[in-house]
Amino acid sequence: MTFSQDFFIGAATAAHQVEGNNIHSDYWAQEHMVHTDFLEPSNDAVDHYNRYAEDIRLMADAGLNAYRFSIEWARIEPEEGHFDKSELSHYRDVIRTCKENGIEPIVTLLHFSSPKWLITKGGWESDETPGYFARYVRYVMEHLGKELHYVCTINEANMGIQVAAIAERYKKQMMVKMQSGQTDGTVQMGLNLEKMMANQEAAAKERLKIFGVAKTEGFTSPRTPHGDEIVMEAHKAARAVIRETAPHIQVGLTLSLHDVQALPGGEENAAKEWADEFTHYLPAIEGDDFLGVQNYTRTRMDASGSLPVPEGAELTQMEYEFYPEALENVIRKVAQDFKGTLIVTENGLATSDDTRRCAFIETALSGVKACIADGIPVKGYMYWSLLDNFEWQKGYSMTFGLIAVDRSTQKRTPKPSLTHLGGCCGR
Ligand code: GCO
Repeated sequence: MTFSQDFFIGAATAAHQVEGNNIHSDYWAQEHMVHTDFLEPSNDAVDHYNRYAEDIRLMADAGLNAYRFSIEWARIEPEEGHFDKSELSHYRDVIRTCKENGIEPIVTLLHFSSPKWLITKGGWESDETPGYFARYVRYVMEHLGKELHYVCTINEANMGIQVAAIAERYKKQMMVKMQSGQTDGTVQMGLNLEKMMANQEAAAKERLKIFGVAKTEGFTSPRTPHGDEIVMEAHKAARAVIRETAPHIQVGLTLSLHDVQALPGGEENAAKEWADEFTHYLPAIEGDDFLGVQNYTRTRMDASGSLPVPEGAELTQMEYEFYPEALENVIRKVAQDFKGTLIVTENGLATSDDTRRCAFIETALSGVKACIADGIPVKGYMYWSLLDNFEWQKGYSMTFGLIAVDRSTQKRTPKPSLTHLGGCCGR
């Protein structure tokens, strides 16, 4: 199955997950805490910072024509107000390497990691943050804007609210377990409540030492409604700067979107879930040129709330249901309310069986093709991810990549799915 020549078929990464040694970021500091929540630190990651030219060539050789990657704020502005020109030239070279290989660079300006100093200043719950973000965006756009056509200001702007909702659900479940007399502090989610509580206190003391604040408000911390507004203000401030400094650029943000399906009795819960993760953001994105759609699976809801995956369903390494049909469903729902261009900025799965990755891509892309045939303006599909990489708190245990990496040598081994995806690119 192929698409028209001007349709982007590519892959996505995020700086912190692939580059390595993001030492001025909040994530790096948290990964190296004694009381860390991370399985392992990112350290060298997959050395994309030094090997990006090889990785871009592998994409081009396979037939891909676009690459979504992020510019790391903590590298560009490691200290508040100090901008590092050598990092700017690094990203200029990544962009130029893309174009020399016939690959359209699609740049994300914030992909979960923030400069450590921002967190010390209150992070994503501080009213100052949109101003700091706009200043960073201005610096990048003034130097690199003329080289770019597509910019995502913020990756998964709704993630903080989603994390807050999950945290709330877990807390309630733990309280129920505790009240039901389970005094050993261990609950069904495999968490040891007492250890976690003890860890929380010790971790707060450690954060105070490292960040100067006991409660760090990183981009993926549970977000308050005010913090959610701050994220939207940051997006709008960044969009205004891009419109002023590089008006030729198509600008948008990306959202983490589930294919929310209502079972009988779950209609109200499903409508609320969709409103919280999507409709709520429409006022902030109505001035955008495109919306980045990021989808991995479906969520089924009944009157009690979200349901576990169906009994016997095929699961991915992330324990998501293998359900590539979700992408078409999400695109169609989004298109009912957002009339601009859509770019699938993330879709994929973590699996050790690459034949399942090919099958997933085939089904997801046939859904995208059906949406386009019905007149929905989808501009591209970025598979997550180009490389097996650092999956945040789960470390390197999840393999999403089209390219495997032996991290003891950093040797790349393209999987059959890389050329399978490239083969879908229009000629
Ligand atoms: C996200 C992030 C990526 C993840 C990917 C797989 O959506 O959480 O954009 O950084 O690695 O989604 O979970």
